[in-house]
Amino acid sequence: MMKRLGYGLGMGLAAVGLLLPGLMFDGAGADPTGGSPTEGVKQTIVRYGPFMLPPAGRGGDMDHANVFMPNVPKPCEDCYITRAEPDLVYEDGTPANLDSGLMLHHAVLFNTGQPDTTCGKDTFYGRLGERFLASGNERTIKVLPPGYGYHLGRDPVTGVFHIMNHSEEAKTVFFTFKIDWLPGSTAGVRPVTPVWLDVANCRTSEYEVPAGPTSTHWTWPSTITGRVVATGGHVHTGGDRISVSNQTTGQRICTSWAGYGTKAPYMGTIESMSYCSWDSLGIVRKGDTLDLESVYDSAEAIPDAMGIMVMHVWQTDDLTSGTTPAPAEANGGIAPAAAANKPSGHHDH
Ligand SMILES: [Cu+2]
Repeated sequence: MMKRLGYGLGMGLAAVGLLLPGLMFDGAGADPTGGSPTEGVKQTIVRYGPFMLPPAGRGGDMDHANVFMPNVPKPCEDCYITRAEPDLVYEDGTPANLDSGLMLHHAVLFNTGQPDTTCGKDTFYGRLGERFLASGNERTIKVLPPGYGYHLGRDPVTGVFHIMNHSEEAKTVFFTFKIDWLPGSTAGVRPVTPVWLDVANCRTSEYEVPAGPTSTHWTWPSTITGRVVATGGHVHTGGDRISVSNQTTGQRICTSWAGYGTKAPYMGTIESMSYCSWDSLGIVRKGDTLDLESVYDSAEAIPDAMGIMVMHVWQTDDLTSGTTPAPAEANGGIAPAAAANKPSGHHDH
């Protein structure tokens, strides 16, 4: 596994050629369309790149070409992140997607000042720190319920990026996060802990899925106690949905549905994952077993499928006060319309 990573890193840097530190733009305070009604919210667009990708067949479409960037720009310091909107864009800000040959295989940000909750320091990824933000090509917007935030301190952030170019031309692209945040001094914000649940956790996150309907389970004995307030999933094209349940209590916490066929730039590949956000979606106690179920129905076998959910948990012993049960619209009890469509495209990452 280390060998594979080493290969990815070396080849990735060689293929990308030129890496410059990202640029950071400070937004002009609260954005009324930003999604969070909390007073005092600021917005920053943080940009990583440029990633200069050779054409397909000359390195641009290479597998496992992870680019590791230590100490990348941060949207804010000593702050609470409340919403995060990822994108892959060209220099002029227009989206880069499969209709022009570009695919965001993945981007993951690690907080080096915090240990990851599910992946220990004895693993390569665990040593990088706490996985607190990530995106696949479907670019899911993460939003916490009002009053909650992820605290980002002053420690460096490491980024891991894998972007593929399936076109005949060299391309230059940037990965961006539009981040809503509150200053660390904001009173009363409830801090959340990201809990990364992954069928192939602490490794490449990739596992093999055969053709046809399949269901793969992965369990994690919880090391924390608290309320789950937000979570969403990541599967690849051919994936149907991914769910997390508390096996010990029998409570389904969230189902995140894969969507297809309504957004032209995705060319029939996965275009959305529904996101669960509510105070609270579910309760977890230390020692409870959490069950992750990744469901695919792919026309052909997928050697490098993924099944990931990142839960945001407010660690507290006050598990119930002030909460109302999540409606089906908030916890994926009802599938969105796009989940009824099947994939018609093929870039199965
Ligand atoms: Cu993936």
